[in-house]
Amino acid sequence: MLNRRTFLQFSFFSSSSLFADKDNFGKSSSVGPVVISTWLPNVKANAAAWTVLENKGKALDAVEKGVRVTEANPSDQSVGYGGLPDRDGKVTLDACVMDEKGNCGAVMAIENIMHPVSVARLVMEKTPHVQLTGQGALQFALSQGFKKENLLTPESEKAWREWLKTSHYNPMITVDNIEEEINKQKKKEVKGQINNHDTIGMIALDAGGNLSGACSTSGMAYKMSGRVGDSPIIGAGLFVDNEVGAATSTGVGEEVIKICGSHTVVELMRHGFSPEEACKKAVERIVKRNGLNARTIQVAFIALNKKGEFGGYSALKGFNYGVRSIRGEKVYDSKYFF
Ligand code: SD4
Repeated sequence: MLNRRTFLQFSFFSSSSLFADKDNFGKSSSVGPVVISTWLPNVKANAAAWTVLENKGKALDAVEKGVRVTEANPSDQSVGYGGLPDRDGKVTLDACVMDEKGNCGAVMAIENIMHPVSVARLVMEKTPHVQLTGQGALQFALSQGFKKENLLTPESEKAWREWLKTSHYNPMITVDNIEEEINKQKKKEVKGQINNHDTIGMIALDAGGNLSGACSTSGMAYKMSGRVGDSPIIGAGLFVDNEVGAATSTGVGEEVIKICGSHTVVELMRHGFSPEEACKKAVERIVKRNGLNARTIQVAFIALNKKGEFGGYSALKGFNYGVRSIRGEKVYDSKYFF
């Protein structure tokens, strides 16, 4: 297990990587491994990932282990088991992984498999492909020993049946109802309730100085059958460049795809922007594209660079992210555009 002294011996961190004031750009894990993920409830996933990182395990193993925690949690209605279904009542899941060598794998619209992140990893490791969808992804998962399970919980089925009464599809939260949404999130912490915005994107830097990431979601609740968002798309929902950094996203996937969001964030870091500045610039691009409509679109990015500096930024108020390092767990309320 890593202690503080061993952490200090890792030479790949700059000596100036001190834990910055939370209001400054350039937040840093200080020294040693770090894992960061979208949304406050995913601190449990960070804790699982940390058990790998603190034992000098690989970032890829850490993010897979972390994301599996959220996928198996029925009270998270945005990911895995218990995810809200599409408008036909089917739970369809999207996930991807990317490692320090630029290898990647993804599954899209896979059904009845609780851990799409692990299937995505096997797509990366055992097939000549990067992406498998629908039936093909399911067949591959079964061939690898995964078991078919019913992922639609009574709570999510009830929510879907309620939705059917109006069938009004509106994945947007807006500047105008943001306080209401934030209050819902707060209630969730108290009562274990859920909403539509807890996709997990997780990125990590390990003791060997390598970066990896994973992302998993059930996508937008009540989406059209066959709809795939940003989360399983390399470059959109996740991107890792081991020379530079890693980024992942959450929110309205269509908007993230249109600017190749996570890749954009990593490229901005390559050109010298801090993780938080890079996330901000990507969000601004989405805001600019959407003009007045931007006030109805929540998107958020988190990013981590090679030095262990991290940051996040969202379009609307209410996004938060958890960070785990030798300094413990810390949740940041993201800065936001509107
Ligand atoms: C999607 N980006 O499918 C996902 C949804 C999401 O928190 O992140 N929700 O578009």
